[in-house]
Amino acid sequence: MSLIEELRWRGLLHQQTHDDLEARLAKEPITCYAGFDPTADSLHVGSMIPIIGLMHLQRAGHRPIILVGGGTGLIGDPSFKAAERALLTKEDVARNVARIQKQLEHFLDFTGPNAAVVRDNGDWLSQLPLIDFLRDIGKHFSVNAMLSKDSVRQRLEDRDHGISYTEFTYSLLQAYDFLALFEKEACRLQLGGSDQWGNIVAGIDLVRRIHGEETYGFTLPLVTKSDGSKFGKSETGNVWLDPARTSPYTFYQFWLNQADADTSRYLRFYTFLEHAAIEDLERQIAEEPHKRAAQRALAEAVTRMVHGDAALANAIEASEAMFSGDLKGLDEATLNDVFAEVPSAVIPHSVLGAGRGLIDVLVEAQVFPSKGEARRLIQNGGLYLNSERIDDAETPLNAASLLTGNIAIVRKGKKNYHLLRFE
Ligand code: 383
Repeated sequence: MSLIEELRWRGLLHQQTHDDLEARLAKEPITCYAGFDPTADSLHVGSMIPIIGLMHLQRAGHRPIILVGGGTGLIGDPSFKAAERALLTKEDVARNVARIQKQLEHFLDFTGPNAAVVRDNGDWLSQLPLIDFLRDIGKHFSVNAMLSKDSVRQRLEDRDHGISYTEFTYSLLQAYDFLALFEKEACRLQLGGSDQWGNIVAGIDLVRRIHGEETYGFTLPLVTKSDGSKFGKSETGNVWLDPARTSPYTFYQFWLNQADADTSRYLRFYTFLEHAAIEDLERQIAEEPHKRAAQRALAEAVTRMVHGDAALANAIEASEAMFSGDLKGLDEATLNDVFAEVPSAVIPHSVLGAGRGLIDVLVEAQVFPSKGEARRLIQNGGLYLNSERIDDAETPLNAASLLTGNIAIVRKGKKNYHLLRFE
C-alpha cells in the first residue's frame, strides 16, 4: 500500500492540491511540514491530527519539519474563527513556544537519515522589513482573491465581528513560511487540518510565483463526533496533552468513553494498529459492543503514545478501581490523579484526634449543606467513605477514616465524589 493509500484507508486524507502527490511521494523522499501556533501552553487532542500525519510521512521515509509559530502566534490565524482573538503578550508566546515544542518533539524521531527538525517562524518573520515585505511578497497577493476565501467569509459578512488588518495579513505570513522553508530546507509539502487549506494554497502559489517551482499540500480532516457535539472536550473542558492540564487518567477515560459509532474512525486516525487488528476490533464493536474492546484498545494505544507505559498502567489500574468501586490499594499519586477534578476540602489534621463525628465534619467541610441531608443519604444507603458504606450516622472520624496518606474519599450516591485532604 502506498502512503497515500494508507492515509486514505485511515480517513486521514481530506483534500490534496495535486493529483500527482502520490507519484511524487513514491519517487523520492520529500521534506514536509506542519505548523502549530502557540496560542496555549499545551497542544490538545485536535492538534494531534497533523502530528500523526507527520508520523506517517516519517515512517514512510520522508523528512518532517515541525514548525512552531513564534511569529504567527503573535498575530493569530483568523481561519474559520468567529471573532478576533485577543493578542497574546510576547512573553506568553515565548513561554508557549517552549512548552509546545517539547510536546511535539515527543512524537517524531530526531535521529537517522530522515531525522525530524524543529523550526520557529519567529526566526524569520520577526526580521521582515515592512517595505520589502509589501513590495516583494504583498504584490503577489490579490486582495480580491483573499476576500473570497471561505476561511474569512464569516468575518467579512458580519460587521459586529469584523476582521482587523492584523489578522487579515496572517495568510501572507503562513505563505511566507512555506517560501522560507522551501528556500532554507528544500521543503515541498505542507499539511494541516482542513481549516488550513487556504493558507496552504497561498504558500504554494507564492513559491510558484517567486521560483516557478511546484510544491504540494494536503489537508487532514477536522475531527468530529457522530452526535454532532464538539470533539476533544471532556466533562471538565478541553482534552490537553499536558498531563498537568489533563491527567493521564482523564485522558485514558476520554478515549475509553467514546461512542461505538466514533471508535472505528478514531482507531484509524489516532493509532498505528495494523489494518487487520483494526478490522477485528470493528467486528467486535458490531458483534459484542458491551465488551468495549475497541474503546479499550483505542484508549491504550493513544495514552501510551502520549504519556508512556507507566502512566498508562496507572490509568488502567485506577479505571478498574473506579469501575469496581474498590479504591483500596490505589496509591496517593493515583488518587490525586483520579480525583483531580472532583471537589476537594482541606481539613486540619488535628480533627482526626478530636473525637468528632463524621457527618459533623462533612457539614463543616461543605460536603453537605446540613446534617439532616447527610442523615437522609445514610438512611437511603447512599453514603460511602473510602468505598465502605456508612450505615450509622454517629460514625466517628479518626485516623482509621483515612484511605491512604492524608486522603479520604467520600462518595454520595453512585458517582458523586469528594476528596478530603487532612493537612
Ligand atoms: C503557522 C505557521 C505555518 C503553518 C501553520 C501555522 C499554524 C496554523 C494554525 N493551526 C492551528 C493551531 O495552531 O493556526 N495557521 O491552533 C491548528 N493546528 C492543527 C491543525 C488544525 C489547526 O495546530 O487544523 C488543528 O490542529 O492544522 O486548526 O507556517
